[in-house]
Amino acid sequence: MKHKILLILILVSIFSTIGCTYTNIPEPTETATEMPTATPTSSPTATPQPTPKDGLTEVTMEGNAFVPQTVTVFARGTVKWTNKDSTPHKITIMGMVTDELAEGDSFIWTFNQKGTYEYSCKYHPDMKGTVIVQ
Ligand SMILES: [Cu+2]
Repeated sequence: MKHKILLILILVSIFSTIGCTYTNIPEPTETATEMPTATPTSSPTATPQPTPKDGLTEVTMEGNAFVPQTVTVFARGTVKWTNKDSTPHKITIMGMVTDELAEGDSFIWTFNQKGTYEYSCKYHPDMKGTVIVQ
């Protein structure tokens, strides 16, 4: 009878030891390979914002178009339009109309107020441009 109790005690201690051993087994750590590797996202390719310019920004009239069509300037920035076409143009902007600009002629305007200024050619209504003043 004493032997049986001793045996039970031994068995209990063995099982509890095993149990302890099991609980001591560390949890499997998440392997890095299972984690989805975040691919580095390239810098946002939103519409490139033109850098506002100080001073003089040049626009040409070429092939019955304003080049570049949109320019961005800081307040008090100046835009100079030069006609490179053999065709004359007249710029309509802010309710004004320039003199006729023959080939090689220029028109210069300084923008003091922030805003977006749409303009066009009086002779060619489809010939449009924008000045953004920041
Ligand atoms: Cu024109």
